[in-house]
Amino acid sequence: MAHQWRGVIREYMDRLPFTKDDPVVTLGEGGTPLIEAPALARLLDVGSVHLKFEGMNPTGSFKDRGMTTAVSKALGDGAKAVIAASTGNTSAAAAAYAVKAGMQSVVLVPAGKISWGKLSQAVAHKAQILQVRGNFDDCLRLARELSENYPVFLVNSVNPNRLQGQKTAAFEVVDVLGEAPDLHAMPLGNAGNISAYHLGYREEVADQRIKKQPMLYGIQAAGSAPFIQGSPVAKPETIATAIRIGNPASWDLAQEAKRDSGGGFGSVSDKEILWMHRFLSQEAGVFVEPSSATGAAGLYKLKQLGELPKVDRIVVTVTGHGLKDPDWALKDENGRKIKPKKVPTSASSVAEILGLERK
Ligand code: AN7
Repeated sequence: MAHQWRGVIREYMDRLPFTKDDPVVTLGEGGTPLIEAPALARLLDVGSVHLKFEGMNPTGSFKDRGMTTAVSKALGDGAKAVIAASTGNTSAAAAAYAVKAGMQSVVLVPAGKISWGKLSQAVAHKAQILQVRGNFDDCLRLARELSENYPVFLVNSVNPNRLQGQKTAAFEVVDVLGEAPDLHAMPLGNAGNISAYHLGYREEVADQRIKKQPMLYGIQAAGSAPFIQGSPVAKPETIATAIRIGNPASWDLAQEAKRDSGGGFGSVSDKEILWMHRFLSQEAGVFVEPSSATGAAGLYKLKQLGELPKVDRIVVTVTGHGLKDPDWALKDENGRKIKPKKVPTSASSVAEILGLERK
């Protein structure tokens, strides 16, 4: 009989701060595919690389894992409205889960700096969307202040219930591989995700499901790389708008994740991000938004610098779906717009254009 995945709270209830009497707001998030990418393994010269394709979540990003837990807890606490600052994906997830919970949502986004795919989701799910004349860091400061003084629940990853949900991605990796990878890389923005994986892997070690946690690598966009600079970046800039964040909220947790796992931070240029974005589409068959290619791009850069640790198994989380921010796929390496050829309605002329010989 067909089995439907029940969402991360029900699948992992014994390892989350929930009991069966708590309300559960779910859209069936989690259970995302771990896809082997031999082309990437060859590029990095390692035994295997698996992509944890978080674009397969209900709203198209990993944010759904933390939103099911945060919104469920908010509902249990009697919330009528949730608020989130966002570079886009959190706003889409907050809006969708608020609808499912029967709540209002308010999302604060940096004006003109979120992709239209994400904006369309927040609009579709009737969020109250406010474009703040500032960057993500300004939005988060505002959201925190509003939630402290007004009856709106904050569902950004500074809400610990978010990390609880997001840690389930580490559980899934171990469940599918049967062990931990040697190294696990991902894009790094506000630093909630790397902190959540660290939490998840640490629990796996404590429960003796794995012997050792993977080295956790967080990769930033070069124009928005506070963890490389060692301090907040006042004016972050990158085409990877999802991770255009200068003052990451989970700073200490991410530092701890790196130190405790023996991992590292890295940064890549927008050009390197877009190169990997194309590589994943063309060589792995996995279409992600540019920001989501940052983890793999960072590993490739480390490889080129001779700084990639000697490891066998790698997992890379690709955090959001390509359809979130599709414009980049419609440009070639030189930034020129790609326009598919127009052809007449005759098989022989189409065959000629395709260079096909008659069989
Ligand atoms: C596709 O939606 O911060 O390091 O407001 O959308 O946990 O912040 C998004 C972040 C990576 C970075 N990849 O994760 C938001 C937001 C994608 C993202 C990140 C984000 P964190």
